[in-house]
Amino acid sequence: MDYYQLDTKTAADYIRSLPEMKEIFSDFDHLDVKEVGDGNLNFVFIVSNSNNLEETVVLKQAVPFLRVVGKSWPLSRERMNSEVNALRFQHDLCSDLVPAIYHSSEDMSVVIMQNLNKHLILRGEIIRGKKFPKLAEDVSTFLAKTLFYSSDLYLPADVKKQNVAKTINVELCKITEDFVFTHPYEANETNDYNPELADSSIALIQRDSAVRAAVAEMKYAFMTQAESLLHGDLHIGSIMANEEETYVIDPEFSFYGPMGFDIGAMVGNLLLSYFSQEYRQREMGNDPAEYRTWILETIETIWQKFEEKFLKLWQEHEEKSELPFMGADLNAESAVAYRKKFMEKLLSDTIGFSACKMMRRIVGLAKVADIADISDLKERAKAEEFVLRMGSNMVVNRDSFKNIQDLTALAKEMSPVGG
Ligand code: SR1
Ligand code: MG
Repeated sequence: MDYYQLDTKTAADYIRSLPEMKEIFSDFDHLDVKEVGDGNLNFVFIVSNSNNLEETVVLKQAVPFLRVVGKSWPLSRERMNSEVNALRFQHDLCSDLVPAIYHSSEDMSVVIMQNLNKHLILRGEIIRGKKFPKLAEDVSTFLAKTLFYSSDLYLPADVKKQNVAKTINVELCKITEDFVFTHPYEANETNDYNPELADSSIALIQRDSAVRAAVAEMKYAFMTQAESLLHGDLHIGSIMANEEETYVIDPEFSFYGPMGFDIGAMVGNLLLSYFSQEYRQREMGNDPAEYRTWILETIETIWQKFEEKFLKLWQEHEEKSELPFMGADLNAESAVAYRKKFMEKLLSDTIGFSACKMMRRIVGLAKVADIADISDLKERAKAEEFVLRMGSNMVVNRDSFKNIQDLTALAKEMSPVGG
């Protein structure tokens, strides 16, 4: 089939043409189609049977350009292959945390999947100050399983290397290399920031050689450390949730990269929310301390549960394996020593990547609504300055955080939960 860009009419016709859609829709005569995509890259349609709203799917299509900019920024549709591959891998491991795929087409750069119509995008809900009791449990499970089962700690070396080759995602990695690790730290024309943000705050990330060097180290790690099949863009807009369930969506940036990049994306986005909520909670008439404390506790729990689950998967695998990664453990202490070192390095990477993901959202092109939608620009600048101070400190000193509480303590020191 030749590619064409779907619209609300042709999306319904496309659904009708697929035999597998008969499993979902009892009839095709009352299909209602809405375009709901609000991301930077793709088009997303919700297709429902208006006679039975339980019969519903999400259809996502990649277009040959960056949606947020338009046709002047060409971007190949191959990103949909990365997304479909990652969704299948993640769903196989975490079927209750990743939507089910009903159909995919490489020709049309389309995926049709489970409509999460009882869930909302986490970022919007966090902005509104809603708490999610299962978030840390679910996100830590997703991270532990996807990062462990795609790594050299689990896969035979030849299989892992073939996976690295198969999942290469040059164009979307380049977006991350530019917009997370390069442009925000130079005087780049794509940068965009609050006019109330002081030059001295921007200089913290653009003119401090320790920060520039540390960010360059993180960029190099991102480009060279092919550890696991990452989600690649695991911010809180890539999660849909309600109080009982959590789903991870949108892995089009997936590729083999450093584990800490995915964990850091979650931690960094929650810290961005933490700094925004001092103002947002006051605006809602609440004492900010309670919600901000919940955010920091969630960060701590995600890391602690991730570490516990990842180490358990690793240890159980090695107990069964005839070929442990480091070879036989002759004094019965070497494996423990290696795991400890591994987790220390991973915490450092997590904090370094988290910092880059935070700083880019203040100075770079793509923002987060938590902060960018604060309409009082002076209040917005206060939150932004906290982010730049925290981020620059984190990336430079990432090796000195001994545990996750050291990180949340720094956030509290910068901007105390009591206001
Ligand atoms: C230019 S695209 C900007 C951002 O959108 C995606 O969500 C990724 O975070 C990317 O960096
Ligand atoms: Mg996305």
